[in-house]
Amino acid sequence: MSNDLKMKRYDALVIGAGFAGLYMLHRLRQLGFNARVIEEGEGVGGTWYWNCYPGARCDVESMQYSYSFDEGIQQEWVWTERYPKQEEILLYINHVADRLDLRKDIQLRTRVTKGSFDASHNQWTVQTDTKETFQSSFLITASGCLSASRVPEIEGLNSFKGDWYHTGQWPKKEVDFAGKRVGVIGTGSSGMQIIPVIAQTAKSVVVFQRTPNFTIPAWNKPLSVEDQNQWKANYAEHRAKARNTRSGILYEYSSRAGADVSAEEREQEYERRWLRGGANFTHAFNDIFLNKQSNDWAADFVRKQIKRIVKNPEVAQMLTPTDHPIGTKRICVDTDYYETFNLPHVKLVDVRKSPIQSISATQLHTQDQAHDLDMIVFATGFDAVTGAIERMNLSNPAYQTIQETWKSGPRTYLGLMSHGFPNLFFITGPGSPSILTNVIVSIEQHVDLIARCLQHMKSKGHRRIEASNEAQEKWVQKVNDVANDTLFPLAQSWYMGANIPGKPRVFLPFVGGFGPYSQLCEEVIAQDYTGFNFS
Ligand code: NA7
Repeated sequence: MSNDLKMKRYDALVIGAGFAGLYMLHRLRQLGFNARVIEEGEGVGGTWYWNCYPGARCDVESMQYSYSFDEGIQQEWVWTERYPKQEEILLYINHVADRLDLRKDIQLRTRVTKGSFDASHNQWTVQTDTKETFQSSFLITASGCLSASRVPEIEGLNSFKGDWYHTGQWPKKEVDFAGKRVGVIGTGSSGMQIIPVIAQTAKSVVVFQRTPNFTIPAWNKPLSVEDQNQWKANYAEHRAKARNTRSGILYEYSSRAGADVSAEEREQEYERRWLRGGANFTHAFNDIFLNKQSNDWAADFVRKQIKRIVKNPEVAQMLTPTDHPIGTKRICVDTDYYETFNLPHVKLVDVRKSPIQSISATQLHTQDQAHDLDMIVFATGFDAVTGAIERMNLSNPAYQTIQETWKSGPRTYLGLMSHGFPNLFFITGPGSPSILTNVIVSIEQHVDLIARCLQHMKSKGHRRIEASNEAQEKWVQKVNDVANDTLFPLAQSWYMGANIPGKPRVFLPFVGGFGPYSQLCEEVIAQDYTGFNFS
């Protein structure tokens, strides 16, 4: 087939078929755009397609972690548990894809390798690993904030005789831990979720921990149909309220500061929230993310719980986070995480004290010990927020590549566009609230905003949109200023790019809150899209 025959032309090309890509496709169709989604995976679902490791579960409750744009869909879907597990979310996404008849415009098993803007035609040319070329007036990344998974470079990994996996690229087959000596590297959310499950059947588990993190029990439980119906009776109202919050999630937000109440009252409040479970804990007082003293009080409560749960005082001490304020690394929501370390066949190794040095055929070597292993699980996280976008090799030959533009940290206007890259939109891009929120709420807001903008362009006959450099520089400054007013920069977190060697230390999401952010976006639109240039 000649290259010309392989060339496909669209009004809009969307990269990624997770929550963002599916909703974007739906909105583009409503606008009458000829749109196509390309997706690397063999199925839709994005994050929930890839992260299918045992124990994978969302840390936002089921009734809130779903689309709000379609009353029919939100009423008909029935969840089974307080926190949804990966399989159930994936079923839900597939249901939505079928319900809206989206599949015919989605091309699976296709990875973008390169994208280039052609200024003379105002269009993007995109190449893929399937050797196809797509041309499109608009390019929209829906590639997710936690999708570029990362296996650390460890000498000798290729010589390991057993199986090894990364949680973010878990195989679609059943992985059997029974009778195996399993090593797990990483104790973020994924590690904390998979470790208790592996421990149920493995012969032994060695957890290689670099930084202990805070986690709050989920107290997950079945969700009754009656409870769901009660929520669904006022679904629109709940959603609207959530959109006005900082995180897009209905938590019990306190209006009191930690110091407003007595020490005894504080303890009672932490205790009540601990027993309720989940990230609601970090909203016990309104200054936990802003005031170190208030944060310390909350963190101390969790440290006491670790001491109470973990029987071996030395292990409890190792599991106790001391190097960052609570919540400034994403707080985890677990089931039996600390309890797992009371099991006789589960061992904790501090790899900050004794770093991992190499892997051989049957062993993982830390500085002072060799551990016999049959399997290694990497729960080592992602090149978050910017990684997936940068891996696409997007460029404007008249300007730069996106990697060059972002070499000292991402530069965007509102997290939506980057100056120098016309007609390229990011859904939940760097500099937007994204991963600090219920990401579906952020996705819906961005998709609606992009759709409104495209409609505006259509009605005015514009063919090109670009963020102005001035507006972008102001926004980047604001993103940094707002982060510096909080405790977040005190942690070496993936929010700061600190987990990737060589990645600039810049706070990646906008921490000013979803409610204020979306209000700001509305003001931008009301002021005739100030900061965006059309032609
Ligand atoms: P995270 O939260 O980035 O956790 C990764 C973990 O892996 C974390 O404990 C890291 O330690 C550890 N890590 C990373 N590289 C290494 C090396 N080289 N050696 C030892 N340990 C290492 O990823 P998750 O997948 O758990 O969660 C990501 C998000 O997905 C989560 O927040 C939820 O929103 C869903 P570190 O803390 O960097 O010292």
